[in-house]
Amino acid sequence: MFPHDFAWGAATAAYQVEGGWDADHKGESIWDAFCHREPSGVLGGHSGDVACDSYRLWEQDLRCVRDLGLTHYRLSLSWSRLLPHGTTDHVNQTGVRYYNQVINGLIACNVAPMVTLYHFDLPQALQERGGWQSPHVATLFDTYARFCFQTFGDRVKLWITINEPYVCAKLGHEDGVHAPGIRQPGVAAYLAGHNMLRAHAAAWHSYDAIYRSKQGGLVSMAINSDWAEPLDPESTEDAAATERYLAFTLGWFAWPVFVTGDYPEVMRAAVDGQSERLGRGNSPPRLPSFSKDEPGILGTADFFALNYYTSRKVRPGGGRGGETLLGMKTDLDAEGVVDPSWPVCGVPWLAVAPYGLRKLLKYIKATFNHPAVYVTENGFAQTGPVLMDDVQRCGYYQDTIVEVAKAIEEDGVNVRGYFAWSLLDNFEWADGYSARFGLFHVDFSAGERTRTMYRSGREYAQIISKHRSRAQPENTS
Ligand code: GBH
Repeated sequence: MFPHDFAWGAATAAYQVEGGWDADHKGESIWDAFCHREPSGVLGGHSGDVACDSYRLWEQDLRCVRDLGLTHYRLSLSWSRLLPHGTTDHVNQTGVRYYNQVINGLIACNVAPMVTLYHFDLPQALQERGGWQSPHVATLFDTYARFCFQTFGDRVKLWITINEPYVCAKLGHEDGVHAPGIRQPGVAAYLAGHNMLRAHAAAWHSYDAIYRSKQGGLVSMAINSDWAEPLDPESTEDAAATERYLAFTLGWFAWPVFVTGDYPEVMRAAVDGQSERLGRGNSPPRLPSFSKDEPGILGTADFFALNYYTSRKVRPGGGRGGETLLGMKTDLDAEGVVDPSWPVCGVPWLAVAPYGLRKLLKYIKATFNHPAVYVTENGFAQTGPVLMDDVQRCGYYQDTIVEVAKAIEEDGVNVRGYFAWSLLDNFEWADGYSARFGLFHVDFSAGERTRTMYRSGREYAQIISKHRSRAQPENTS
């Protein structure tokens, strides 16, 4: 069913698991600042100060990786642990040593690392220089990326530049529910997203020009999207709303990289049209344009990295009729609803609709010219009392992996790997520790942060052992 060299993985992110927020000269990140200065922004006033304490307990994480029989492990690097002020003027060698240990430890047990350079945790020093809204961030990110390629690229062959630019831009700069907590609806998110694309492209071009010939790895950006389809299959309005919905999530970042080097037409038309309607005019446009003087965005991904969790049925909505509110909601003028047959438990946004992943994979094949695809995140949360027999999550994984198999076999999608989110229960951003996404339970009340495999971990391990080839995965040799 699955190719012999299929990547079977699980994922984490630095701020969500590491702790050690100021250990050994680590610099402050925007999430450190957000949790410390606006504790009301996170459920229970929690923070990632200690989290799973993976900064100290990384060997236990390796144990978990081995217990599952993973071929791949996706982790992220903390920019401010490596470069406390965000720039290479000062390199924190303890941070370099930390990630070397983890990467070498993985390779020693025949597990290939997939490394994300940026998973929501900008150095606070760079936020104070304008953060993702400043055009200079692209060069700063490129310098950081080169430093990482140079330092770890002899062993890391799969790179993600930025995780979920959509979430970073929208939740961080439009809704203000993620760090840096900015609420400038309809303006800041487009600018931040634009600079993330510029930053990503700069790093990809650096890899391509300087490191690829020697290191032979692959670089992409992880794009999150729901699957979306019209609420009423007969309605042309619902169909148009669905097209906008996909353009504003998947298309916002995938279109520039895979199709035209620029934003989807539907997205630009929606944003510009709304600016006109609000009497703002279009100069400068809220959705910026790419400069011809910079290396292009088109073609800056060696594979498609997709984070998929859930699906929506879509109809027009966002109050555009007569409304004068400035924001992405009114630009988009589409709302996603959950089909009543999809169970919602755990976190409210995560309706269970495994079939949507197959649909989305098929859509990606058709729309983005048949790329190699890694599902870089997929998972299910539990909230409330801990269930070690997490049967619902077992079902979620089983059903979703079957959909991946169908996408490969029946739709001919070139899916190269699948990563469960997450290896461990961890700091779930604004939801604090209330939502548990792990294949391993973590006891956050115990000093030693004990990791215990859930039933879903056992079942995932069985799936993997049934399918994984005995051969050494290609990219660890
Ligand atoms: C991923 O985002 C992240 O990469 C990862 O760090 C995180 O732990 C994991 O999901 C689980 O959440 O609250 O109504 O505003 C997944 C995509 C998009 C899902 C934003 C939650 C917020 C919905 N996310 N969405 S709402």
